[in-house]
Amino acid sequence: MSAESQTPNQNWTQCYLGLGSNLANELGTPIEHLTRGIAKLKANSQIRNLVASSFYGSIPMGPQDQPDFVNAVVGFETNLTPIALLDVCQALETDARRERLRHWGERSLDVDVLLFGDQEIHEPRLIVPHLGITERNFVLVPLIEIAPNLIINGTPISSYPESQNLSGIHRICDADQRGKL
Ligand code: ROI
Repeated sequence: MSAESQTPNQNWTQCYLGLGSNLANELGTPIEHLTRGIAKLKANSQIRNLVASSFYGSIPMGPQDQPDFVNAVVGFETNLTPIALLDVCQALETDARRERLRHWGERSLDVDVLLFGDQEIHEPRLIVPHLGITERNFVLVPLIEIAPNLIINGTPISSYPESQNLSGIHRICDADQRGKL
């Protein structure tokens, strides 16, 4: 038996990340930023069984004089700690040459830790479940697609109205067709 298959299951925690982009740069379009970020997560040896949602176009929450976003979520198991996973997310943003232009403004890549098992985390760098997760349809609609039985803050995802609210968002493509765009 390989060392990997002997790893006790409790060392691996099911997590969900939200990804968003609405700014092209020299490295690519929003769809390419998300695709590349997901590929790097898949390639991380401390991440396994990654599932990605469809990509969705969504009108911006915040200033309206910015391009529509492309949003997706991914779910996977990880043996990283929550803060180490946050570091991985922030490295993906840096890799996409993210610049802080303005509050709630356009960005080449945003990667948020939405859920980390059933843990509640209140640290200066990281609050989990992510604040606002239950009020954002551009998070809950892709999330219910890959995790229809998820419990968030003690409540089934399907009970949150925003998980059923398709206003302002549309599915661009499913996970398999992304590479062909
Ligand atoms: N709006 C949409 N539609 N999608 C996002 O991912 C997103 N991310 C943000 C703000 C600027 C709040 N608005 C967003 O951080």
